[in-house]
Amino acid sequence: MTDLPWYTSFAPEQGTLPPRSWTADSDAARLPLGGDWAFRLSPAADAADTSFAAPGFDAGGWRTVAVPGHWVLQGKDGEFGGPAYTNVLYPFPVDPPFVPDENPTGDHLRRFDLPDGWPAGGGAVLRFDGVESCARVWLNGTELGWFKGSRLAHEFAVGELLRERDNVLAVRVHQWSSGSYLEDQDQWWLPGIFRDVTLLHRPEGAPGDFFVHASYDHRTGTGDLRVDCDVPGRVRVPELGLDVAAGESVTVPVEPWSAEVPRLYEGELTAGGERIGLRIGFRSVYVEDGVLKANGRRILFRGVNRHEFHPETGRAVDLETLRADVELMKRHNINAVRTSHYPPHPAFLDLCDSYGLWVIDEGDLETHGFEELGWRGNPVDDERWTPALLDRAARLVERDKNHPSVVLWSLGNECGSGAGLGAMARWIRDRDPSRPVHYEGDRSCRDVDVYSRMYPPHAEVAEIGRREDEGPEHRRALPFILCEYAHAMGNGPGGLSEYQRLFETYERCQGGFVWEWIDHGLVHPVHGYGYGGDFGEELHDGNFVCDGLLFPDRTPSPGLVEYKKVIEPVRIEPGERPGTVAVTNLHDVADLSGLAFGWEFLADGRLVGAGTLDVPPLSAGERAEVPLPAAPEVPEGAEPVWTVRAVLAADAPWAPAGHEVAWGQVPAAPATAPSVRSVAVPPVAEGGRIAVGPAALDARTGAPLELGGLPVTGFGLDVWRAPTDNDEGAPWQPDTRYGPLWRELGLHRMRHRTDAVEVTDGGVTVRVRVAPAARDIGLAVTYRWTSDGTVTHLGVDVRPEGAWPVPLPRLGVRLGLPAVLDRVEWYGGGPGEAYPDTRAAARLGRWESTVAGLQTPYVRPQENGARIDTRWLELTGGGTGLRVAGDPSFWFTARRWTGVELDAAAHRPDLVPGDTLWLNLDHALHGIGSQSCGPGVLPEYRLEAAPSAFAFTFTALGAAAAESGA
Ligand code: IPT
Repeated sequence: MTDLPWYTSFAPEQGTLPPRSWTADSDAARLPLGGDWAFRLSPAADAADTSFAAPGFDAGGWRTVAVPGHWVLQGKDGEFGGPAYTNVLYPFPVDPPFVPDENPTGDHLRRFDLPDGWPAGGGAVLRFDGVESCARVWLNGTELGWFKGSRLAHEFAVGELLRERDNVLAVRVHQWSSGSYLEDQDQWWLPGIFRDVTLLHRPEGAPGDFFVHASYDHRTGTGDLRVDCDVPGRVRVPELGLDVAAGESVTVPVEPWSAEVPRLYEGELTAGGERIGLRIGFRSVYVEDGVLKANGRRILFRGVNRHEFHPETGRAVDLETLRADVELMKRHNINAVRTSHYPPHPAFLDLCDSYGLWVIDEGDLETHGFEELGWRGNPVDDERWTPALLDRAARLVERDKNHPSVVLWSLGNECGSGAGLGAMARWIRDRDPSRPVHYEGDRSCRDVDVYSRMYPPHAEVAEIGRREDEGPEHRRALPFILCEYAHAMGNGPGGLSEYQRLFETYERCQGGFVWEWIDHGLVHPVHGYGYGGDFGEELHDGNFVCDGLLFPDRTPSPGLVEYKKVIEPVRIEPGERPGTVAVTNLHDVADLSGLAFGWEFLADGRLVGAGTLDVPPLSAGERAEVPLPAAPEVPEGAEPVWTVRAVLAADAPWAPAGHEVAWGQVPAAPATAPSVRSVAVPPVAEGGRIAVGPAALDARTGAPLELGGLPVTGFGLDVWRAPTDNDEGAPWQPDTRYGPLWRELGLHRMRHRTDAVEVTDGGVTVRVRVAPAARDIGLAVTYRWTSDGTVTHLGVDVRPEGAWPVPLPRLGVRLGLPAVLDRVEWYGGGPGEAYPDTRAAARLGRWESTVAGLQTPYVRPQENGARIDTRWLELTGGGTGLRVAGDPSFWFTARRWTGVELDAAAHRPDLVPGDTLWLNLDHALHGIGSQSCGPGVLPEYRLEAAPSAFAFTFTALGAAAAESGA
């Protein structure tokens, strides 16, 4: 065989410098080389023609691309190709280490002068923080070398080659390389120089690297500090009065670093003519008695998996985006990040250090596509790949080792098992014994310090929590985390509260990381946000790439609002003694002194009183029952409830004083008994219509033609919902993919048969059978319409017939109203959407919205926007309105398209508001679960077809009432 071209060799690099710590804070001169680069795209990798790298090459006819950036996201009308999304599949034949001829290749050229004042003498390095998937580099016509490892930093020594003026930097990037086999993460394939390129001056004798060792001993309250450096140097930490030689150990009283209290000490290392800023956090992370501890305390990960993503620039993210992510995480009570599935932009970890987040820093490694092949040829089990694996381990650890926020090293993701992983773990432990090692993909747990799993059902987590799980003995002694759980694709995830209870119950279960932080929807000219298949890919995995807690533009989805509530570090709930609220400090470390507590007293959702609440500064883990003030007077029959809130007492770096961290509600009296209905007035039949108070029914079908003076269309029992991604489910659990099963059964095209319209003096009884075509199952429905002359009351009774093989998506009635009703006010759960197993964040109150504002803009449209526990709802607009009251409460959704239209839509712009406002008034909804990748709906949240009865009261809102909103 001929020699492999460099980009398909097994070797990870040639000519690069050994990896070292990344720092943004040194006094070395630096020249950022971002900006417009000359660019030429070729469809194939012609390794032979390297003439473009020669000095004097005329790139006049070339286009330009922005660096950092991905070329596939630049250029006009796809002239540079497009992004491609696959989850597991390699988009090229699996024949490692080879790649096909069809290998888009981007040649990049950048000319630069050294800035004035660039130091004379010394050396210089050229640093690449990220190039996908590989780069071959020339400076001024001399080849420096090449590297693979897309999300890893690489440096070349370039001192001798630099000129003052007109340096020419040439970089050839191939989309595919042998490295691509190690980078089969579930994400867009996005070639390009997508992180910074920087020229750095290095004085003569500058340090090769430095390593800050800063541990904390919680028994003595002291920290041990030693800063290793390969050249002599001094370490100064003024705040601690330290001025010691590099390499010397000192022990001093310190405050520890934690995600909750991220105490950093500013210092500096001066060595070899360089001054490097240090931000030292003292903390020790270790496994003790089967529990993962930091500074002597068990920690609980309230985490997310974070891919680097921006909807316009892909994985080229700017500093504002990094900061936005960290601030949003902190504001939503998130305390941990797994950098799935590669080291993040290096500056991200600086932010984690200073804002406080526990980080699982993951290697740039995934070989998931080999699973399709029964793991045949898996690189992590083939020693020819071991040098590349070790290179990836070293570039992870060396770059990021000085961050206190990094508490675990993760070898990579979804690589199956193999000796190469063991070699990586050994290398890492040897280099940095201070941090435990994580990897999920090998159930033997032979190479790791924590037992980690993705998407196990609740019951299995409980079993693991009790240490009753089968499997290797030593594994039962390890702490347990969920490196991925609660798949946040579309509507959901459901079941978060139930997981959190398990983490709070079992010491060994130390929390998890929701999959994932943000939807990777890319801006698309037609579809708004595009997902797999929208860019002409031959092979793709659809909208599985949109599974985040944030929408692509970083607005929080209801899933994030729910997660914030579920993981709040303070629990506020009714106390056992009447007139008290129980406050539990669920922090790992912090006491409650940073929070201010306040109460509000609501009567039917109206604020009647408010004040501050004295809550003792409980330490972590403590609970107290705090007396509430005397309850204010409320109007007769009104529902009284306390809301107690914990807010930041002072500005934090990530949110201003007053930012709400936690809340809870305490009913102040038992719910009022349902009101006694007054005497019915007899219906009046005339001209094919039957008047029942302010309602008019069709005499033949019994369906309402008018409610409260408003025309009604399309009334009927509705059991359909546009399946959510979690309803659609994952292919590997076919028996419980209810979306497809519902569709197969025909729940979206039910047929109705009116059996009777009976008019008596007491009201109108309508009997209807609702059933899907081709089946012998159905629902026998009885509607009872009555009126006292002022309002119309509807009682609904539903009896399933036959053996229903699946739960119902929803159970309620649907009606069409004029779209002029655009304003919505309700008293119930809000302000956002809620479903049976995603309801923690819904709080009882009076809420207002427009109809448009009720919609949750999932990137792939699906059932959304339900409001829970609604006591009453008012729809107004155009000087008219309708009030619906429950008995005692109901769910509602209101939208300008039908459930069937919602189901048919594939992207946001497909939904076009029509002239009808479709109102669903539901008695019950099926839960959401997490089955787009994980477990389905818990048994208690399934909506089984069963006899049910529910009721609504409709009132006309005249012009006056509609105006005042009362
Ligand atoms: C798991 C992957 O680790 C993650 O990258 C992502 O693909 C996630 O699932 C789903 O969105 S792997 C899955 C097959 C359990």
